[in-house]
Amino acid sequence: MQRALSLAKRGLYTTRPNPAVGCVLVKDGKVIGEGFHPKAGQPHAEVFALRAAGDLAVGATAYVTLEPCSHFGRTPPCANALIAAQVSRVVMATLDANPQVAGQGLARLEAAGIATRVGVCEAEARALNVGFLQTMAGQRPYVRLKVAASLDGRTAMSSGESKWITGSAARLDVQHYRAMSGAVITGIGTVLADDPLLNVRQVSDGTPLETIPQPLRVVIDRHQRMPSNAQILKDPDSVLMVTLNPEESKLKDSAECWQYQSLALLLDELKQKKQIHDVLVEAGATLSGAFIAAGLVDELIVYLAPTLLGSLARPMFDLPFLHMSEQIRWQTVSVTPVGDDLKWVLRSV
Ligand code: AOF
Ligand code: ZN
Repeated sequence: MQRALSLAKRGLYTTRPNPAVGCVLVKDGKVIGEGFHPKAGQPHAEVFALRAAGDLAVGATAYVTLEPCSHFGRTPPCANALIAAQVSRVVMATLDANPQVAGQGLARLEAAGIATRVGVCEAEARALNVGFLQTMAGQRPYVRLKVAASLDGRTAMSSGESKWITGSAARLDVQHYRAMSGAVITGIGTVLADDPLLNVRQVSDGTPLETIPQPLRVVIDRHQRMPSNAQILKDPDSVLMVTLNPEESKLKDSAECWQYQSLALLLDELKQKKQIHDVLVEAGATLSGAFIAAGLVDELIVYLAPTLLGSLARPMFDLPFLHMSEQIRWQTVSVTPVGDDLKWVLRSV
C-alpha cells in the first residue's frame, strides 16, 4: 500500500477534479503490475495495473489507495475490471466518498466472491485526497490558508512592502500547495500591493509543468479596483473576478465575473460550478482574517522567517479581539524547517 500511495502522489497535481489514486497488483510476493490515475478522462489506477499484469492478474491481490469505482463515469467501473481479471483479493486504503461509489465498489467485489479489506494506511490515503473526500461527503471545499510571516508575526510593512520575508525554499514549497488546488483566492489589496501571478511555475516532485492545470485565480474585488494592467490578467482564462456588481465590471468581457455574496457562498459556488475541492487562500490580513472569522479555514500553513519586521508592520490577520474568550485555537499538525524558515501546519479544532 505504501507503494500504491507513492504512485498515487504522481497524480496529485493533475487528476482534479478526480482523486489521486494508485494501485499495485501482487502475486506470489511479487509486484506484477502497477499504475496510477494521471488525469480525469484517462483510465483509473486499477486499469493501468491490470494492463501491466495481463493474465498474471488471475489470483492476484490488488492494493488500491481508494475503493475501486462501481459506476460508469468518464471511464467504466474498476470493480468490474478487477472481477473480470479474476483477482482474488482487493485491499483498499479507504472507501470512496463519491455518492456514485460510496461502498458499492466494495459490495460488488464481495458479491463476486473476492476477499476484501478496507483501512490499510487509511489516514495517509485520506490526507492525499482530503478535499475530494470532504466535498464528496457533502461539505465545502477544503480550505488551506497560507501565510508568510516574520518571527514577530508580521506579513508586510505598513506601506504594503513585503518582498521578501521568507526565503526561496519556502516560496518553492508554496508552489506545491498551488499545484494541488483547484483555486487560489486572493483579495484586491494583495493584487494592488504585490501584483502577484498566483500561478504554478515550478514544482519539486518531477511532475512536468505543462501537465499541471493552473489553478483558477480568484480575486475578491468588491468595488472593482482591479487595474487593467495587473499581471494576473495576462492569463485571463484562469481568472475569476468576484465583485458586488459583476454587470458593471470593466473586465467582464475578458475574465469571468461572479457576484460577491459571502465567502461561504463563494466556496459553495466554486464547488458546484467548477468542481473545486481544494482552495488555497493567499491574501493579506483583511481577507485572511475574514476567512478565519467565518470559520472557513480547515488548515493553516504558516511560514515563519527568522526576522523581525517590528510593531508598525501588518499583522497576519485582522481579528480585532479584546477578550481571551474570543481566541481561536489551532492544533499543530507539523513543524518543519524549510531553508532558514519554519513551516508550521495547523488544523482547525
Ligand atoms: C477508482 N480508481 O484511479 C480513481 C477513481 O469520471 P471517471 O470515470 O474518471 O470517474 C471519476 C470518479 O471515480 C471519481 O469521482 C472517484 O469517485 C473515482 N475515482 N476510482 O476506482 C481511480 N481515480
Ligand atoms: Zn475506477
